[in-house]
Amino acid sequence: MALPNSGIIIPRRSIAGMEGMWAKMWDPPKESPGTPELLTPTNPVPAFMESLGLGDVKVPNTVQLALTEGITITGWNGAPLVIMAVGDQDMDASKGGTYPGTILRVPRGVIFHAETQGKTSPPHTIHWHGIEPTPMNDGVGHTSMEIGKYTYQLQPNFIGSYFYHCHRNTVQHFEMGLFGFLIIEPPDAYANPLTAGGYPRRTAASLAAFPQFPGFVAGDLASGDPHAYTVPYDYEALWVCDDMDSYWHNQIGLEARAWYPAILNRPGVDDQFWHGHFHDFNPDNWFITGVVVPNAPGVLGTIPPNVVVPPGLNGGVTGMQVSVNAQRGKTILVRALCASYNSMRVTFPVDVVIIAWDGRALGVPPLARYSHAYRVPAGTPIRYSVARRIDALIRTDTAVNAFATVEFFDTRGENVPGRERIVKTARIPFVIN
Ligand SMILES: [Cu+2]
Repeated sequence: MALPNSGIIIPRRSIAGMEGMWAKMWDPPKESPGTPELLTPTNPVPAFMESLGLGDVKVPNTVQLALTEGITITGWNGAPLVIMAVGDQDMDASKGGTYPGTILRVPRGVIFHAETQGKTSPPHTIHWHGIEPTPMNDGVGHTSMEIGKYTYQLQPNFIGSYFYHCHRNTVQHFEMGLFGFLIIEPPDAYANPLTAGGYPRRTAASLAAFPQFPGFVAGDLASGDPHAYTVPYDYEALWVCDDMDSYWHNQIGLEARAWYPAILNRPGVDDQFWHGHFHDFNPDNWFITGVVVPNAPGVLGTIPPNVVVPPGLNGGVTGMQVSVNAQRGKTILVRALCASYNSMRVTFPVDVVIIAWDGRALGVPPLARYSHAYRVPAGTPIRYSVARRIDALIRTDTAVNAFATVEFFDTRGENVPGRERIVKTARIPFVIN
């Protein structure tokens, strides 16, 4: 969903002569550069959460994130898994780090600030996957700074599903758990504090061909209508699908620097990656939005029914589901992310209409000529590569008491015929009454 005229122009500044400051890494961090062209943030969500008693905002309109390591979650067999994690510093309950990190909900068009600090060395970044900030705020390791402390600034322009993750030595820090989901909502999502914390909500879509979803507004994006090309939904589910290798988590990943590439004379230019072991990933634990998938590798596992995301981890919104439990004749939005090291596929027990990929709504200007929403029949697998987000809309008058499945691949040797294999199938309860 393009924002034709935001009314805010972010000026650019040359960094000629400052390349060393912006492009190199410090390990441990020696500098914490200021944000170029820092604007006043306008993100209403932190204050909304504080008004609900969910947090204690330290900097107005600003998210405070700490990137940490050495906290522990529990695998399918009860054994601990050491992870890296994002901690929301405005929230007592989650400041020490959660897996996955706190879900950020942000209205389109606001000036968003995330004050980010590494709790421990080495330095980290945050990459806002699918968002298009200025290069210094993009958080890609080696091509932007890897910092001790930094205020990321961006202005999201497309309503949809994103995620944020550390991009320093991504195969290590992302796999170890330094990520969270990011949802861009319509500009007025938090305008009314009486309704901002619940449902229905709206997301971007182009659904003229699917009249089964009531309330769709086509409209004119240039008119400033905050609901142009959006549809309301009554239920929302989030599936963050992840695999872990316990050997990585409990042996090799404990020392955050141990497998970092050797740095020779020119950081980012002649780094030596050869001495890492990141080619050998053997998943033996799987999670759906932080909920462990039961049973041993290779054995079907079903997560519990009625799993709900707490509002304190979800921008103050109460009732977002993991396992689906909805009413007939209502619109359900499922946001699913492949946060795995491997690829995966998702199969729904009902017909779904795919309305968006990777934070871009299909068929919505300026992409209307190149894409459209489409129906996927029940029982048809949808393949995901790593980092892909797909938004699925569901509405049925028929009762459903079934499961969605997430099949996790081990893709070592994927190019060798017959080598690719499904190593775990997770079931997510999917109930429509
Ligand atoms: Cu990191």
